[in-house]
Amino acid sequence: MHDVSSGPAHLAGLPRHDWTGAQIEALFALPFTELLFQAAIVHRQRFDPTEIQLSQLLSIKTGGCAENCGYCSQSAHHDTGLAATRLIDAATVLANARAAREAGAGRFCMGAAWRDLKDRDIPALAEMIEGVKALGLETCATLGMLQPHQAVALRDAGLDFYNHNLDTSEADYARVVTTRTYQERLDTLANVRAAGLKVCCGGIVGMGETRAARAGLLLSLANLPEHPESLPINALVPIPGTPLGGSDPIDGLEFVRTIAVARIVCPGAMVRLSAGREGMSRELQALCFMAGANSMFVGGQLLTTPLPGMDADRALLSDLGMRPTAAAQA
Ligand code: SAM
Ligand code: DTB
Ligand code: SF4
Repeated sequence: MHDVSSGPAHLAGLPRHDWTGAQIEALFALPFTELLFQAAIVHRQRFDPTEIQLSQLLSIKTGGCAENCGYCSQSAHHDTGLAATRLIDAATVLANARAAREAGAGRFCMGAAWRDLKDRDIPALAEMIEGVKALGLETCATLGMLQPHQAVALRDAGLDFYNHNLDTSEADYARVVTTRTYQERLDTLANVRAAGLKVCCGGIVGMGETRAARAGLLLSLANLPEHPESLPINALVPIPGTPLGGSDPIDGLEFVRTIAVARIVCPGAMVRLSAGREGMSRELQALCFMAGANSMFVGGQLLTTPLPGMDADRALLSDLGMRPTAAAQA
């Protein structure tokens, strides 16, 4: 029999910020069933494992981005055939947010293909954020790097979460993007925290990285001064024309391991099954929920790539006996 009381200390589910790379790699190396069991124990200490938080994304400014992220359809450095747009208007954003709420989403996330936010765009963004918030949805934005006063302005408009991913480990970073540094990502995360916003921060797997790089990403997240409230794990959606578009897909079991280790090292985070879900079987997604994922993106698409769609997702959750986390009321 498995005696939880005499198990490893992390089964207590207390947040730690002093993980070592070796400890995180040791979690990855556990027998699969043991790792999932441990993650499930940690998951149940703070969350109802039958509940799942549903977020919906909208690209409010697509393409033409100055960064050279090797995975991204929206970088101006890669020829992906994607047409660039300007910032869309608040009325269109609110129509999309209303539809997302009707379909059952509890959080609405607005994404812009920007390297960094320009002050001139803040009034338009504030109108969107105020409007989405007034619908009773949680608000999230991902707009590139932020300066401290910009994070405060977004918070004052009613922003709940800011998404800014570390993407991979510090050592692996320059293989993925060279137009910004890991430290610049950490600086924006600190600015977001200092403004009192909740942090959504995770990464991507399936970019041809090693297991040590996956562990290194989770090490960086776990050892942040405060854990992210929201921790998206994306499986690379390979985009033709991008430097990483030819990467070998991540093995499904290794993806589930990554979710389980994220759950253990950031026990209070909502771990989000993010990009790449369209290519996953229902059984693989169920294993991710078993491993501690308790959030996912819903709707027809992410920013520029497809999702399974609400009908398939409703059927999956119903067949698994899971239900969406109750959305805030307007
Ligand atoms: N420009 C902003 C930024 O980079 O922070 C916000 C938008 S960006 C598209 C948000 C995140 O989406 C990236 O940090 C990356 O983790 C993820 N992402 C982008 N393209 C992806 C792809 N092809 N597959 C998986 N995840 C991807
Ligand atoms: C995150 O970690 N994943 C989302 C959200 N944060 C902004 C974005 C995924 C984008 C996938 C590729 C695309 O649709 O363009
Ligand atoms: Fe720009 Fe964000 Fe895409 Fe990087 S991930 S190219 S910053 S939109």
